[in-house]
Amino acid sequence: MSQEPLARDAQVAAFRTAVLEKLTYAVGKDPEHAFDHDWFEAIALAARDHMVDHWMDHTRQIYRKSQKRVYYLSLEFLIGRLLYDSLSNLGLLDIAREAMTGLDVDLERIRLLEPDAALGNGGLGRLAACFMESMSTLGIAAHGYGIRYEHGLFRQAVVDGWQQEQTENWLDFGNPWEFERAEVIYPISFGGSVETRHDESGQPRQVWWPAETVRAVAYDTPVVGWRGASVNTLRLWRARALEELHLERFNAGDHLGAVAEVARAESISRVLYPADSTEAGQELRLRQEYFFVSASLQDLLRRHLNMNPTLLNLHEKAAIQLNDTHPSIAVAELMRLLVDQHELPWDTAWQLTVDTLAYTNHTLLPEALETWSVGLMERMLPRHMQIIYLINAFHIDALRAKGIHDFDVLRAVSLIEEDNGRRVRMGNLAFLGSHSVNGVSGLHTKLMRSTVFAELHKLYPERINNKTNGITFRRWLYQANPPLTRMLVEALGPEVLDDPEKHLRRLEPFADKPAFRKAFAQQRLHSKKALANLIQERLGITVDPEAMFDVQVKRIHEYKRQLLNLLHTVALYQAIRAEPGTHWAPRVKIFAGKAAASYHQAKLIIKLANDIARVVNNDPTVRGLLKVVFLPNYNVSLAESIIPAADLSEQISTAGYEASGTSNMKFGLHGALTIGTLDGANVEMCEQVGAEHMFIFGLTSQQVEARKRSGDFGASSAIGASYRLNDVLQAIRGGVFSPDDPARYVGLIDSLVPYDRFLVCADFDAYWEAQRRVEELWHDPQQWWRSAVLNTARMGWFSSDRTIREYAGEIWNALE
Ligand code: 26V
Repeated sequence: MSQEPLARDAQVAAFRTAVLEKLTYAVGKDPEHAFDHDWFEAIALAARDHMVDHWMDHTRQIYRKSQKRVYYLSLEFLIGRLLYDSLSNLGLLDIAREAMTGLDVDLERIRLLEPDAALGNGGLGRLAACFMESMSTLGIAAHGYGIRYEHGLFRQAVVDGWQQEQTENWLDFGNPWEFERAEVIYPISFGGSVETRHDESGQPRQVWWPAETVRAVAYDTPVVGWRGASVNTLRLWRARALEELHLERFNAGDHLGAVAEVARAESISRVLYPADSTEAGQELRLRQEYFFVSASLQDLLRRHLNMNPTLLNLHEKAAIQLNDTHPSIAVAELMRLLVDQHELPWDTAWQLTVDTLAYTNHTLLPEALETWSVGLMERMLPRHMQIIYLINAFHIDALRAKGIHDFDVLRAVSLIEEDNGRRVRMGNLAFLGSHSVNGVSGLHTKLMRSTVFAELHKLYPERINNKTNGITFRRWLYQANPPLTRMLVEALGPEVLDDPEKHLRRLEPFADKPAFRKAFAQQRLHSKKALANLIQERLGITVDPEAMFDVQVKRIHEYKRQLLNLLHTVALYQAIRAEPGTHWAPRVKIFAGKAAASYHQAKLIIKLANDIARVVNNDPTVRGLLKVVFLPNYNVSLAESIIPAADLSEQISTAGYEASGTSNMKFGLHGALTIGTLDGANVEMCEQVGAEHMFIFGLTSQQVEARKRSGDFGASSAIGASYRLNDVLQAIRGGVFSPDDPARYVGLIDSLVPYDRFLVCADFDAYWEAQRRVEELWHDPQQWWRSAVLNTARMGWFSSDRTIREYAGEIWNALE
């Protein structure tokens, strides 16, 4: 008998013992009386112990080697569940499953109890979570820094077709993955005034006398890489008052006043801002940004000084990546800490700041670019405002010294926007304070150079660079789709799991094997059946798993054009009704996504999806040919169920608006075919996969740009030229889908004619044609599944390991 099974049995037994111990001594329950949630906690704690061993080893190693550290500053980490992620990366998933079966506990059932850690809005937050996992996998010494929001992104309920926001309470049952570090505390100050003093040598020194100070308390979550490669730390800050209770006030009888200060302090980490496309502009948001940036910088400087006698080599030992402009106050805060607290000369501090910081831009949408009013800045962060003015003055002086006097140029590159009330441009601040400024796909980076940062780019032509996004295959393939993963391992060997970038390509020849294609289609059907069950359970809608699952899941935004997809849905509905005998490909249109609470147009689009769904799903003429489903409360866990079940992936943003997209890569990895515009990373997908295995349509970003310049978005001519589009718009406008309120969509439709900013009408016919190509291929299953397999085979480049290797090599200088 071989050793292997024995060793494995021993592991299973050991894990079972560990879980029972946790259940007894940490949870305080005996197995007879344990609820499922108690088991969840016990299993998570047992898994965490395994991480802790690796964690400490890894941390010691980094110290010993004095390895360069990467600090990833992000207001969002959209993590999702961690149980399978941790077990799977530790190689313990099967062991745990077996161990629990022995205790009559079904691990899969327990998995579903874990709430999603939804500390992010969408793509930007999920990218941060994928990056953390990849950095651990690659052995990069990384620390994620963010906020431990008590409430993550709201839960979306759909009531009578309308979105309602409900409070999210992920911490209600505690969080077994985190360690509170009650001893890791930093003071964070706000407001007050600045006084100029002179030190012994007569040098002027600025002293900030703040009006208010709160505490930042650290909570650490270990992040384990694939096969336990290394374990990094995600450190999230919680805001606490300096004093829990103002005793003097309390004793004087002012009971409310005594706790008001506590409430004000703690509100900083109370809730995630749920908008991802319009600038919040609110004081609390700026407090959040400064709070976590200051705590993180104080923490990393202290760590640096523990290891080094000086801060002068900071840039050699630390790289700080700013995830969008949200942490960009770091430029001023680092300067303040270096100059005011550590007493470095301004020029030295500036050089260190620029050499240490790097900035990633994630959107070009003008309404999402952060600016803060000078007045608010002066009130909340008076010393920082002074520093920003100084940076701006040196910057403008340097340009003048270079002979640049053009008023338009100087206005464009200034840190202060003058024409819209005086405001600080955080994008320009991040740009100037960083040695690297990157976009997240080739097209996006190109547009950064030619639009928002055009003038700054001319002055600093080396600074802007591209790092096309990626996704972690561990979560998005291995955990989300075990049957497909097993097929890949059978076909390519287990090495595919360790290096899919290299090995996945070897799947190409399998695309020509009918037996493999059949098995590929089978595993898809398996996922579709599971999703059909979920749809049945949650919505009471029956869908046929054999029908084409046509899926668009993402935040609801006009530029993402869910409306275009809905217009196609109605066009298809009308065409089927007109000719029910035609050979239609049965389809299920699946939508999911949250709208920002204040984004009325996006909420109306959700209502429209639900209105169309009700009418279509109850119309016997299209039965069996078309169903429409809006799944509420899209989140990471729901994505893990939906994506493996998709046949068609909708990536149809107006060209030039989607910085990258990352769900496009997730769908492609599972072998869904993409219908999409030449936008964001769809462009790179096209290069990798081949345009003949995608359905590309629509105006290019250049054509979009030209229309924007001309001021004519061409809706009326598009409607005039397309009876189909006209019929669709008339039906929606006339109340066919809203008989209870026939005027509901009049405004929505009428606004398109003068101002179809996202070119829904202009692209409609091209989209309809592309959808006909989809149907045609669907009717040729051999070719459909050949393309599907090739999509999976050619998606290796989109691993976030590749992305992180590029950051580490080209921005951070952190490759061993
Ligand atoms: C902006 C704001 C404005 C203030 C209120 C809170 C808030 C939160 C987020 C944002 C910026 C969102 C930018 C964003 O999520 N961009 C997405 O980033 C993905 C990762 O790079 C990329 O794949 C998506 O295309 C891009 O839209």
